[in-house]
Amino acid sequence: VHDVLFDNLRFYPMTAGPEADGGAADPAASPAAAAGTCFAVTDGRFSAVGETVPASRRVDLGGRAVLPGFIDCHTHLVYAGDRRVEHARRRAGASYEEIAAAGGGILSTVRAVRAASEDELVDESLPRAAALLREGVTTLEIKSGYGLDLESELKMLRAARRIGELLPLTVRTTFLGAHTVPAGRDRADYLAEVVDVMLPAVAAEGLADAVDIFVESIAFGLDDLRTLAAAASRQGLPLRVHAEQLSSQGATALAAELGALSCDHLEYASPADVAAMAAAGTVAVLLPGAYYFLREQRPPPVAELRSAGVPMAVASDVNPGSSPIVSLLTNLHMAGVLFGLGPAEALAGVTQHAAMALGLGEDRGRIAQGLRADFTVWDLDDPGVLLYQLGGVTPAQVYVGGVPA
Ligand code: DI6
Ligand code: FE
Repeated sequence: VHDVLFDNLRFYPMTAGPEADGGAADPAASPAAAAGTCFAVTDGRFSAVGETVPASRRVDLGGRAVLPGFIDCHTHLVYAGDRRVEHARRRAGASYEEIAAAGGGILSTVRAVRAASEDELVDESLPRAAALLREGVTTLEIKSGYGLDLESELKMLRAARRIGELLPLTVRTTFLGAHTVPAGRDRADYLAEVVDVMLPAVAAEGLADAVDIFVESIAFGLDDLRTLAAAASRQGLPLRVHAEQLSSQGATALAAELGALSCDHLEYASPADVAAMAAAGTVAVLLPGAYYFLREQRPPPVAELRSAGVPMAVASDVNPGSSPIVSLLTNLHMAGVLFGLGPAEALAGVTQHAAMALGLGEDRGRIAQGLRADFTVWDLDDPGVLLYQLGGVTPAQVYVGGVPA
């Protein structure tokens, strides 16, 4: 006997991929509803999908639409302070790179994070996570990378883990010690510390689920990526890479060859980068919030990614410098308007493909037998509306592990 039968609903399993249409999904399509009108949950997982089964309890969802819980697979949500002044300077003409080169940018948030206690980081960051949960985000990735010394990186990761204990959502953490080079440090010397000291300590405390690096003219290079990838692999941690955000570096192709789970940003990705991702099965994580907020002019090569069959995820990149946009629904909308993703594609980007970017594709992100029963309930005829209307639509209910959040 199953625990709960959820009945009288329309559900969107998000199980179809580009492969279902021979590699060329119709960009205009909305997600397809399943034929059945119910599913059952037992011990927090979908235990029957689409068929009426005996259960201890029945919940009538009033004919509403059900989607898998959203997964925000790329955020820097734990931080202190803000960068309003820098933003105003950029509006007056300074570039993101110029501000970084002058000791602002990421380094100004590093100063604020180093000065904050773990409790203060949690206090400042928790409302951001709570806002995402209200939009239906049930799995949230959070990166470190504003500490850039051992104690401050550990503090950020502990704060991130605590958010996952304080809210009914799953937090997955990523060690981004290689976000940029701290003030006054030599790049190679700092990267050696990341690899030899910080990463082993982070791994020993079980504080990271993945490792990330920002490959860019203002941060790290291809050799650093190789070194970090080897170190991550020694710790048994998957690799993710900030690649081709502001310029073309070839980081995407290299990361794909090195077995990265995902390459993120990709505005400047080349055809060779796309081919390498397709060959390796790397997920492309698109971050339209950063593109919008920095007023970038070159969108990622979505048509090429689509026709190569590269799974595309969409995430918020929440951070104080390039995406102070605490809304996955807004990013979903921007993925449509600014990047040309269709409704089914963009919604797959915050569900099944986002799960793949976290290495959780067999655990969540779809409504299918055996997967975690994280789902959201909406008063919508067609979830594709979320690519059309911006604002004013939030889930009627959010369930985590089959229980109301
Ligand atoms: N790319 C980004 O857009 C964020 N990090 C990164 O590597 C920005 C981080 C910041 O400006 O604070
Ligand atoms: Fe980022």
